[in-house]
Formats: sequence, structure tokens, C-alpha cells
Amino acid sequence: MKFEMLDKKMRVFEQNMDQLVLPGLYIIARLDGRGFTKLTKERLDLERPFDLRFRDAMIETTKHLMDAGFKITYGYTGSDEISLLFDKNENSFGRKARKLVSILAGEASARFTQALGTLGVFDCRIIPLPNDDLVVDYFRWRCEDASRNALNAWCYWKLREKGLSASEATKQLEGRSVAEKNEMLFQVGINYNDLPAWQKRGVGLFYTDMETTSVNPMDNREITVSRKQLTVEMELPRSTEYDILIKKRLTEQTP
Ligand SMILES: Nc1nc2c(ncn2[C@@H]2O[C@H](COP(=O)(O)OP(=O)(O)OP(=O)(O)O)[C@@H](O)[C@H]2O)c(=O)[nH]1
Ligand SMILES: [Mg+2]
Repeated sequence: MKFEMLDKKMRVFEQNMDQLVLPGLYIIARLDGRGFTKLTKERLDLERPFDLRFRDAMIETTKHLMDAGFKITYGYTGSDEISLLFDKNENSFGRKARKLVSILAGEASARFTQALGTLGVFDCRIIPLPNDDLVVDYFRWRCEDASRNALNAWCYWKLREKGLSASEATKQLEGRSVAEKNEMLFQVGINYNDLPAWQKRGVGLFYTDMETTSVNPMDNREITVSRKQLTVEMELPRSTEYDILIKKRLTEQTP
């Protein structure tokens, strides 16, 4: 068979699973550490429930993804997950889902492994969203999920410290309301409201304009130039203020 014919014949199979994210839809990618319960509990010696070295490795991984050749206007990380909002006009690889997913998962796994010195692998999914409100809801959802997980994780580890086994601690928390969990923490001297914002709401990464002065080489006059700088926000605002922060990212230009 001639190469051209063989090529044509095989490409049909190769392209069978290809899917494009339709133009006009927002692209969000969410990456999640694979089997990180084992990694954080058995393979690494981490602070519980939250560890600074782990958090910083996740932030470095998010920064790396935002600098991996795509136009990403917002990065969000909490626990072992990362969400990325693409510029609405992103057209890399013709918006092929398999390209986005495989590149992001590969880049994240490589950077995280480098940061912590142990094998850390990420999965990745693409979430196409049709309008601004759903993008805001998406990030509200991840943020609220982080809050629930933080409350749960603090309660869980306090029970473990008291000597309860993993299954006993899990059972004790089953069916408990948010108020009950808050009270439980209060009894051991922890006010949930006073915990660091990055634990309760995650960390946001986005571009802000920074003004710097420079000298125009043509006439040696001082000029002010504005350039984009990546900001790592450890204290994400709550409710409507967070919505505003996300809405701003929808029209943001990447550098
Ligand atoms: N000790 C510690 N554990 C953390 C920290 N951040 C995340 N984790 C743990 O990371 C795990 C993430 O959980 P999941 O993503 O739900 O579960 P997983 O084991 O990764 O499973 P899959 O995602 O389905 O592969 C949880 O067990 C968290 O307790 C941290 O800062 N310190
Ligand atoms: Mg995971």
C-alpha cells in the first residue's frame, strides 16, 4: 500500500476520539492529583491537615501551567486540585480537548514532581461553559468545596489526635452539620473563622497591571509603562466580592 493511502486509512482511526471545544464557549480545565491521599499520608511527611510545602508546590505548578503557552486568565488551587480559566478566544491546537488535557496533565505532573521531589501525577478534565454566570458559579463552587473540605479536614485530624482511628474519625463526622463541626473545633480551641484564608478558600492567581518607569531611548525622557504581573492571592475575598474578581478575569488580557 502506498504511504499516502496508508496514512489516510490510519488517520481516520487516530482522529476518531478527537473532540473540539466549540468556539464561543469558555474553557475551564481542572486538574486533580492522582491518589494524593496516599501521597500525602504515606509517602510524604506533611503537616496535617494543611502543609505549606505542599501548598507552595501546588502554587508553583499552577504558575507553570499559566506559563505553558496557553492564554489562561485565572488559576485557582485548593488541596490537590487546580482550575484554569482560558481566555475566551483561546485557539491553541484548534481547541482540541485531547491536546489541552494531555499537555496540561503532563506539564502539571512534571512540575509538581520537580517541586516536591516525589512522583506526583495529575488527571485533567475540560469543562466547557456557555456563559459568564456559569464561570462565576464554577469558581464559587470550587471555593465553597474548599471551605467544606477545610472544616472537615480540621475536625478529622483533631479527632485523630485524640486517638480515634481513621474509620472512627470518619464515622464521628458523618451526618454532622456545619455548625456542629464548627462547635467541635471550638471545643479544642480552634475558631474556624480565624484559620488562614488560603486553607478555607484556596489560592487565586491572576494578572494585574503594574506601572513601572523606564527611559525612552529615543529622547531619554522618563516614561511610565504598564505591564502585566502575575499576582498570587492568598486571601481571596468572599461572596459577591469574589464574583467581581472572577468577572474581571473574563475580560482580562494575558501578557
Ligand atoms: N497532609 C496534607 N494532606 C493534603 C494537603 N492538601 C491535600 N491533602 C490531601 O490530598 C487528598 C486529596 O484528595 P482527593 O483528590 O479527594 O483523593 P485522591 O486520593 O487524590 O484520589 P483521586 O483524586 O481520585 O485520585 C486528601 O486526602 C487531602 O487530605 C495538605 O496540605 N496536607
Ligand atoms: Mg486527588
